[in-house]
Amino acid sequence: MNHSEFISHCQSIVGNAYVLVDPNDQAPYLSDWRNRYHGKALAVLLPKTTEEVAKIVKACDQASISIVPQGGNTSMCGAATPNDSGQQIVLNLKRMNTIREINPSNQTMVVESGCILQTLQEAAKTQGFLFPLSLGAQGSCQIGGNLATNAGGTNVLRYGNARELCLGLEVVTAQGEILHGLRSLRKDNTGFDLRDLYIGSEGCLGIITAAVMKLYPLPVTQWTALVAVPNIPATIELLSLFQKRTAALLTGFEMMSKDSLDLTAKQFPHMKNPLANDPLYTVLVELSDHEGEEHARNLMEQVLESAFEAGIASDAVIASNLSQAQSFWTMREHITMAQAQEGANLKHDISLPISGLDAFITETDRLIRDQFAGVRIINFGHLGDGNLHYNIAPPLGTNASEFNRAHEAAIHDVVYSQVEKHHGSISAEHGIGQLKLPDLEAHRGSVAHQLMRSIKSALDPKNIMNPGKVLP
Ligand code: FAD
Ligand code: 2HG
Ligand code: ZN
Repeated sequence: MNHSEFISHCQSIVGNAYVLVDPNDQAPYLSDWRNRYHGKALAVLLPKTTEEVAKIVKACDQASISIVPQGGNTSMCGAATPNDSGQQIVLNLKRMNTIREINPSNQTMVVESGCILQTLQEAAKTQGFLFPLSLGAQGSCQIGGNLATNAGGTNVLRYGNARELCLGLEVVTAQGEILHGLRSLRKDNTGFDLRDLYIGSEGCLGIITAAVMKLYPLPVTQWTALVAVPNIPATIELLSLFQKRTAALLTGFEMMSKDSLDLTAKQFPHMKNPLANDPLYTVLVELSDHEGEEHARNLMEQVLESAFEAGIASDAVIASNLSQAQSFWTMREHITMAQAQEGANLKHDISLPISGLDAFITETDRLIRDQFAGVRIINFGHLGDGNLHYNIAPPLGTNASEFNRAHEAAIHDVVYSQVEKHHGSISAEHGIGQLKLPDLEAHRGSVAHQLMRSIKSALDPKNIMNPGKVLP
């Protein structure tokens, strides 16, 4: 099958309107969210059903055309951007957006992979349930993309990553077969776990077309506070205190350094930290309670009181209503947008044992400042999970692209060596994509890397699924 026969065949599968070949129509699908990667595509395909996906993959398998699966295209590491050969297809799942079932007694929902995350949260809520996966990109990322990246976000410390929220998957394999795995079981030890292979595989093993996701009872109330903390050890003590005293009620514990919030206020002046005196660290704490308003508020006040007495917090603001709580979250979620508006920056989505966070930050801050004078360290993240977004912005007044070109490799080296030294991970939640592909083997070790390659060649022997991502 030559390329024009392939295009005609795809048109006969999904309809002419859903095979995009015009460069203008294709443009939104060819660059990544950070605008770092720009590719070309033979076609962008928009299938509506699992059967259409299977037929497309079979055609690609026969014609040896590689496929870049794409969800909401919010990847932070170029995972959903095609290369510049113009020989790949982008297969975007956005038209597969049906919620097939919400099952109240099983507390599950069966959803197609193109459903927008926020739509799922809202649909669950209308039925009295919580779908806890929550992240800044939730208005545009898709559940298929969340599963393919094993997304984390702000509720992980209570409900886990996307992986922990998924009970079953429907997948189109690299050969175009349909793997019917939409099982709604909480116990299922029947051989190797194929679901867990596809979760987090970044489109390199197959295409997720639908999933069974867990639901939870909707909390009766949520209480949110911003807490001023003098340093990282105090932040960790505050986390322990909340964990001890509030246990499963603790659903959010986000850390924001002063420089992160200063940058956010610079780019979005209405998002100023409401805490006085610009604390070095601000923690956003969220409690979700099933008893009632008073219980939650008392608990929040009592724990904060203990934190003041212990000298680990100097000030706090408890949100007095939903809109103030929302404004705290909006400020937190806008750090990424503030960085993007400020200019290109270097991201390090890393995780460390919580006990190693202080030493990591103290040492790495010093090394970075000594070697790259004037850089701005924008450090924030999901501290309750040991996940830092240890981002580096160029010195004020420098040309960001030039600075990054000259220093990106050396800065990554410093940060990733420190991550290794402190037994952390070079990718906590965003994945590998093409950005971190060169760093993966050294980080995971040759045995793990070889096992990953074996799995890849067993499931995708022709290497048509998102080649050039995760593995070379
Ligand atoms: P895409 O970017 O389209 O794709 C990501 C990867 O998944 C690619 O490898 C792609 O090939 C593959 N893929 C997509 N759909 C499928 C499918 N159906 N089957 C197989 N493979 C598929 N991430 C976090 O973990 N936590 C955060 O807190 C967080 N916050 C963010 C905030 C902002 C403002 C932005 C822009 C991004 C953030 N991210 C975060 C990163 C990103 O949103 C997540 O990685 C998200 O899960 C990607 O979903 P997506 O639908 O956009 O996937
Ligand atoms: C977040 O937690 C996202 O806001 C994005 O994971 C992090 O901008 C980043 O580096
Ligand atoms: Zn994050």
